[in-house]
Amino acid sequence: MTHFKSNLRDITFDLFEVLDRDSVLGTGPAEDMDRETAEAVLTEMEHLCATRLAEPYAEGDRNPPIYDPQTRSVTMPESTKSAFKQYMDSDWWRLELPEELGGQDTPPSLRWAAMEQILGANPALYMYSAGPKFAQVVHVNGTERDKKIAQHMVNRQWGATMILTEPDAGSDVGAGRTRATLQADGTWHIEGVKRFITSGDQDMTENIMHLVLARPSGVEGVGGPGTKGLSLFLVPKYMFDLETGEVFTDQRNGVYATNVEKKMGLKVSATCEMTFGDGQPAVGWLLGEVHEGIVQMFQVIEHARMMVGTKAMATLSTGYLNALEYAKQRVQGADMLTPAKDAPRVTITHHPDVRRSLLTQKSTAEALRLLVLFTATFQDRVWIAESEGRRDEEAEGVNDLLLPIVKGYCSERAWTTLGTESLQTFGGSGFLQEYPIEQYVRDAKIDTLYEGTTAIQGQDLFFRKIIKDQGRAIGVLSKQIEEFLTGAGPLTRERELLGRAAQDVAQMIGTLTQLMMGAGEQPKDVYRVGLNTSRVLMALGDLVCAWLLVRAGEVASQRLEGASGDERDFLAGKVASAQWFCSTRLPQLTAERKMLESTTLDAMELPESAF
Ligand code: ST9
Ligand code: FAD
Repeated sequence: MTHFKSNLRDITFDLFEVLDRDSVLGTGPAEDMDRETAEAVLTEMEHLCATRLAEPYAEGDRNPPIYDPQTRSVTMPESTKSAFKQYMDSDWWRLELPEELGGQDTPPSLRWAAMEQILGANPALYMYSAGPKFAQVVHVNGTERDKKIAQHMVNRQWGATMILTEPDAGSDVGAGRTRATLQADGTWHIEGVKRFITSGDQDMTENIMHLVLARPSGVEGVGGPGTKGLSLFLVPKYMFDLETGEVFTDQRNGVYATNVEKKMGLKVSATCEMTFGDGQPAVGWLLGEVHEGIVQMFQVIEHARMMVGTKAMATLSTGYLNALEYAKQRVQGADMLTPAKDAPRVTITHHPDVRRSLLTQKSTAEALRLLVLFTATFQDRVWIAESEGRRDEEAEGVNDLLLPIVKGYCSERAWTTLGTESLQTFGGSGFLQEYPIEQYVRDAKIDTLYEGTTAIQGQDLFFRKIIKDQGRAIGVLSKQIEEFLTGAGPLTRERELLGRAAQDVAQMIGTLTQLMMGAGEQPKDVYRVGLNTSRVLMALGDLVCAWLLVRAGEVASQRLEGASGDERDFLAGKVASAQWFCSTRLPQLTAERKMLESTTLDAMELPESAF
């Protein structure tokens, strides 16, 4: 038994019974991946994660990677090395790659369902194993040279990193100062210090390809200020033969891990300071030989934001299932209805407050899974369109709209629910390392921070995905919710709550949009918007999640009659999740709307010294 508890029944219910993924499997680009194969993939992945990949996660937390300042290198724990090898040997990472790069064409919805398992069992392993997926960005944006590099990255299973952040450039990536200087042979020399780089060094792969944002200098017309002046460079740890990929272990490139951070959580993931060109050139190639660094890097970021939201959801799901198991066994106190001092003691699942907590955990975990997989259905559409040589702009837009919600909402809800509910279910035992929750809480906190903090997700959602998009994607989503509400279904009370919530959220977005439209005359109203973008992110997350839960609950409700045993319990639980989430979360949106509407500039006018 390991810490990881998966919820395969819920995953397949969402995929096939709620989101109709049968319609994309076994056909078109997924011709070789029918439903039966898909279910086998999920079962195998679950088995591998539970039996092989999960245990080293706890071990790596207690004995994290070791940094040697003499050699400027990182040594991984043996257990992680072994799990990494087993995962790479399993070939499941190929699900994420297109066939032309040695992958197995798989719809994104199934990919994320499969990756939920590893992201719940051992998320750091997913990050260490992402080199081939990074290769896809190199391949798509690359010249013939870069495409060869991409193929080596896949064939030789190199590690890879995304390198944006600097000490003075975190959220504000455009403040980055790392420089790139063109050489006579067409390569570039990178100079600067980057920090907080995930998987910056490790000793599990023969090479690491760093994807680095740097500002070209000395070339006319490029390298200006801000994000637009950044270009993306491929900087390997070791130089290699471009034709064969053979690594020259005696030709170390001038990029080194110069520190590994000591962190609150996710300790087995090495977070490195990376120094480029200190005493030795750090040689790189300009990806695609075009200066479009931020656009190229955002292809990585979009995938990584989806990954972070999925990681958060997966951690809450396993956290809840651990809490549930504990609650069913822990005997403490008597039932409220039998207050006699000598009344029989009961398991804590008999106490109303524990039930409140368990239902909050259950409904939130299931809501987040639906949100992730629903978002992935738009990625399916994009993927199918691409395979047919066309674009599905509507699906691209809705996916873009949902990504900050997946990243921001999932991470906030998962980390807080794990901390305030899952850990609490264990009482004092939750605070101990004997149970996995304290690690989950520490490890899930990072999800609200990296890949853009929650504040950044809120701004991305409102300014870019709603205002800049001129309301197109939000219009598509709202229409789907409206159409659902004009129909009929068995969960009538939840539909009513949903209708009210949809109005609240629409009014919130409407109010902020009005403020933006009037900002020409009242420039400070932009502050009133800024005071509320995180609120809107969370409110829209609540609304979409509630809608998806009601959809799932109604499917379950219709199947309840005739079901028996475990399946009946499962379906009853789905109905209960929808009811609980709607009745406890949605009424809060009216209060959120009122707070948004009454936002003043007081917070902005308060002198800093008064804080
Ligand atoms: C990090 C890593 O934290 C943590 C975990 C690592 C795990 C790695 C392994 C797993 C991942 C595997 C991935 C494999 C790859 C898969 C690929 C699959 C094919 N969407 O608004 P502007 C662009 S890493 C798209 O003016 P500012 C756009 O080009 C560190 N593009 O902003 C835009 O131009 P335009 C993460 C977007 O004021 C341009 O940027 N750090 C989007 O210049 C400028 O936009 C962060 O995430 C978008 N949503 O810059 C930084 N937004 O408008 C967070 C912008 O003309 N900070 N662009 O189209 C931000 O996001 C800032 O808002 C900012 C601001 C940097 C964008
Ligand atoms: P800051 O940007 O200084 O933010 C501080 C606070 O101010 C935050 O609350 C933030 O929300 C708020 N804030 C900042 N600007 C604004 C604004 N304009 N509006 C509203 N609020 C704002 N980076 C990489 O490049 N590659 C990696 O692999 C990588 N991995 C990481 C792994 C770990 C464990 C950690 C901790 C970080 C990692 N990062 C990585 C960096 C990560 O992406 C940044 O930490 C993150 O983007 C935030 O930047 P910052 O830490 O400088 O915080």
